[in-house]
Amino acid sequence: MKDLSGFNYKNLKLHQENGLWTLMISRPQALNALKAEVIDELADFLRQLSEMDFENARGLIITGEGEKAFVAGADIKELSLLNEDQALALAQKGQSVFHELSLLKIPVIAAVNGFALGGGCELALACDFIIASKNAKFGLPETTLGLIPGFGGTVRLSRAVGMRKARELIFTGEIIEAQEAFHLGLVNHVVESVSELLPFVKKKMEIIFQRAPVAIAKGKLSINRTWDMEVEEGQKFEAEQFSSLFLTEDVREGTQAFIEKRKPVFKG
Ligand code: CO8
Repeated sequence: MKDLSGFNYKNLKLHQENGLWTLMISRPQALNALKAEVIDELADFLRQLSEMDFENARGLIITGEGEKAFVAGADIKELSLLNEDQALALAQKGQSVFHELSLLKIPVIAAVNGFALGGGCELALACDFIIASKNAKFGLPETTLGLIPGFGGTVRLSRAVGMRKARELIFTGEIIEAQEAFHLGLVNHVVESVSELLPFVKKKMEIIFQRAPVAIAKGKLSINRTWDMEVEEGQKFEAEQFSSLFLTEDVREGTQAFIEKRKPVFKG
């Protein structure tokens, strides 16, 4: 099993247990704001994680340190110093890191424990789904700074909550409570307190871990790739992913276990 010795980050705290990774963004003095160095560390970690096999990486939880913030956005002090070229480079870097995150073959859950604003909301949106504590707050307040979202927010928020609500949230910069985010479909579950958040998310991961990991990976790939395809084209892609699973031992094991009325043991 992979240990943590290869990882040495200033702004990320990592924990790994039986292939479940927990990544905590850790700059609590700045509400975990994403300065460029955090993005670089995230990129490095995701690269290493994407190279691991299922024995070493089955799932990833992303959260923020403390009870106040998941991530309160990109670092506004850094943003205030950028020129146009630097802003383009930083936006592209952040977008590419969040894209890599969305492409990971393992499930990724955002455990949102407080403010998820701007780049923090965009980070959560790049995860497979979001589970939040009741005190969590979501928003893309970039227009209050004379900006727009630059880490994929205009693209992903409308896909998550629909174009009209996305326009309202981005034009007004309004910050919404976890419960409203739940009603919008942005958040899958809301738990009462921050202390209940990680245990709840881990239980969800435990259920996912009982399933075949290659099937999860293919299901994720198919959902991501077919989202904006025509139905016929999407179904064609799905059928290819579906049939490719018949090359895995896990399909034989899963179907045989059902027939023999026992629990399957998936190997990945
Ligand atoms: N960047 C830098 N520092 C921050 C940030 C941030 N995003 N958010 C909070 N902090 C710092 C504060 O400056 C403060 O530091 P200090 O104690 O040294 O003054 C500390 O964190 C605590 O924050 P507050 O005192 O403000 O705490 P409050 O409880 O009063 O307020 C809020 C909490 C409401 C979350 C408030 O901090 C806030 O509004 N933060 C900014 C939220 C925001 O606008 N986020 C969007 C940023 S823009 C963005 O994310 C763009 C993404 C795309 C970038 C593309 C790259 C080019």
